[in-house]
Amino acid sequence: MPILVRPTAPFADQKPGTSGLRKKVTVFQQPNYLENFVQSIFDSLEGFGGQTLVLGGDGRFFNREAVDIILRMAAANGFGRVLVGQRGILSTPAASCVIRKYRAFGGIVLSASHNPGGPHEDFGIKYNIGAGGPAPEKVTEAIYAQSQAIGEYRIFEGGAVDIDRLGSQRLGEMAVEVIDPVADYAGLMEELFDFPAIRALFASGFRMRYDAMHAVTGPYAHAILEDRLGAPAGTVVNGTPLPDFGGGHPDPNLVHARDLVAAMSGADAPDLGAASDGDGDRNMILGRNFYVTPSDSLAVLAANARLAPGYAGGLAGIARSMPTSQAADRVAAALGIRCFETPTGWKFFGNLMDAGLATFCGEESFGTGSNHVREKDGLWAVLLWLNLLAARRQQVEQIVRQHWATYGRNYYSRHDYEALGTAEADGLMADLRGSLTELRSKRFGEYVVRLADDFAYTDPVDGSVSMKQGIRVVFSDGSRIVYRLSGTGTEGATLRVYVERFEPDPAKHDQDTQVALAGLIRLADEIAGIALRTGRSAPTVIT
Ligand code: G16
Repeated sequence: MPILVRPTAPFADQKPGTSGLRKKVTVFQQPNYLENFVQSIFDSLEGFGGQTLVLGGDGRFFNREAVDIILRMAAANGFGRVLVGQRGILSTPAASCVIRKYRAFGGIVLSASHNPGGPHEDFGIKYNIGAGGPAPEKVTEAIYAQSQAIGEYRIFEGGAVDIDRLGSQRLGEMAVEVIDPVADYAGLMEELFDFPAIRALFASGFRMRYDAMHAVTGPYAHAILEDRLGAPAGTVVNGTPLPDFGGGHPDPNLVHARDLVAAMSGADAPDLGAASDGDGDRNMILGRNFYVTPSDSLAVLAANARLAPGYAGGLAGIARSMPTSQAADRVAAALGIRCFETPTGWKFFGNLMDAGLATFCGEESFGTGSNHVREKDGLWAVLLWLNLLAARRQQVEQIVRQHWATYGRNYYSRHDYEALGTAEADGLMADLRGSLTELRSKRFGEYVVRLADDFAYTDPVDGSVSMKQGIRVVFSDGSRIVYRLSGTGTEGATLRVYVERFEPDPAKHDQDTQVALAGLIRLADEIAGIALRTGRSAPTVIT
């Protein structure tokens, strides 16, 4: 068969970040750029000859071209079969579901997640392992090492696949199955949740607004919420995936999902508002005039998990990323189960789930999920909320307030300083690191530092160690400030500052979050010298 071996040379900038390789589309469009990275993935793997690869993406600009190249490279490298989502579409959680269901060797997911799309915006690619989750660090490091030594790549040049047509085709000796991107995932959701109860909830007049932000979850949300669960047509808005997400920023937070936030305010707002991101793994949950932080969402879902049939037996454990608030820890303690604290990045949850140590996982970055797949899962979180609303028949706000009354409230906020100079941001972090010893036991007014360190994680399953995962300053009352640099941006550097304070007294649960945290926010600036060093008087995004 016509397999070409083409000479190439390394690109220095192919080191994967928090979740795969993310760059501007124009970077990916350079001759050999995508090919090099894909060949590096294949070269870092062993034993995939004749095996199945899953392939799909969030439909952003360059998705189709990339799918075509990867199909031809998979054929030339000896995969036996590729399962590709129709039109090249698979949400990240659906890709994970398909990898697991069909026992694929692994999968390639094309997405830059919540980053904007379009000819001058972002594209991304990541490899998922056979368990369905993002490749662990040792794999991404091996891919990077390959990318720095690459001299040639293999590509099949004899025919093409019509990815719009469902069913079996061939590319040389490799089978290609174009699959319905929604069916397997929707089937899994139906196994986990009480669909009849949710149907009854919608039938009772419950109203919801689901904003798919012109990203990948549109078809999934239409099929599950409207077709299977009977939500009225129009519940799902912006449900057609577009290559540039309609010019928007498909990031479900208070800033970028402002239309949804506006629709959820007022006395006549729907009962539940939800949004998801570019590739469908993030979610935001809103009640009427009420925002649920991702950290609180994880805690509430964990506390109510038994209401869903898929979790009626209870949870084995909970895991959260280090910067995520400690609200979930309180639920775990009450349930008598373990709570794990991992570095930022869903890949760190995989081992815990595989080993049966954690059932629910969550991150402050609008990610929640369970061991049903090995990715965070936006629609899953929405369906679990629907399940618990159907069982409890209360408003979102009531449920969260009762949760705080039971467990106490972890006031929590993240302040992002975007598009800083890389040297400036690195310098700030280096100086913070240098000041850790001096910070220990220091007093700032009412706050006495109890711990100041650079978070390091030893995986309890395989013993692997990840260093420098964020600077923590913990005070004697349990309040925390965490500093880290984002690993998902494509321009300059983003400093993230996470601030948290625990309030046990229900009489004090009504404060505005930024007011409740004002003292710590000032301290965060004082300790790191943010305004002084960056000239920024305020963060770019507050969540
Ligand atoms: C990715 C990872 C998440 C991580 C998030 C934020 O999310 O999958 O696990 O929490 O990035 O990372 P950072 O703070 O480094 O920007 P996504 O939705 O972009 O894939």
